[in-house]
Amino acid sequence: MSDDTRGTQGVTLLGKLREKLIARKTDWAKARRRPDGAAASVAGRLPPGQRLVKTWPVLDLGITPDTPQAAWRLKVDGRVAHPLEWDWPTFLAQPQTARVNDIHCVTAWSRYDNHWQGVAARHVIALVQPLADAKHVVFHGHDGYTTNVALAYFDSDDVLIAHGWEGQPLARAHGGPARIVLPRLYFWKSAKWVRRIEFVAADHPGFWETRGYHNRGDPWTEERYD
Ligand SMILES: Nc1nc2c(c(=O)[nH]1)N[C@H]1C(S)=C(S)[C@@H](COP(=O)(O)O)O[C@H]1N2
Ligand SMILES: [Mo]
Repeated sequence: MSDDTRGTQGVTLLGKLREKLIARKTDWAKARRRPDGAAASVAGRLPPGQRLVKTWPVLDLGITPDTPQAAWRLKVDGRVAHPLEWDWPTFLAQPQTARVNDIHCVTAWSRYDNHWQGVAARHVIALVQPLADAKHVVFHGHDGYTTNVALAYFDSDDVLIAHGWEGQPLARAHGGPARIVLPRLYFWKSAKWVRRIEFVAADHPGFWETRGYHNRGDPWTEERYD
């Protein structure tokens, strides 16, 4: 959403479009449909029902938060011994890591070999030290989006808080300044514009999980809609 569409009418129109989009995705989820054109099953690197794309589609709620690095903060809290809050320089002062992985979106596209730069989830976990009763993690985005994963999925070597993609700063449309990248689950679990990582004892289904998407979202067993 650009600034010049934020007039009263613009907000109403965009709000309606957004509601329509969400309603459509929710209906689709309820009908448990596999997206049109998706193959029934593909062996190997491509999970069942997925097709490979070369481009990188943008998918979100239609709000693109603008968080300048100077205003950026990441809070990690909840059921942890040492909650933390980083500003941008502190985030960049953490050990930096690179990962290469595949994206699998529930809308049936997959994209191979994405090169990410950022901070490993396991570095964050080592710092905050989850309490014994922390079993789930909720990611919160600046757009109000939330999504939940079992702690075991976040506590994985391939998960990171990414600020770079293919050697460039992560584009705002794709969640810049920083997003979660959690490649073992469908990409809706990888929160864009992440502002808070909350450790919780009881599971707390997020935006799509309360609108018919599967609570876990494993692409290999096609946990699309519940
Ligand atoms: N904050 C936030 N994160 C989000 C979303 C969103 O709407 N808001 N959409 C999710 C969905 S449904 C998908 S498929 C991916 C899309 O990421 P991309 O736009 O970088 O491809 O982001 C996920 N993370
Ligand atoms: Mo998605």
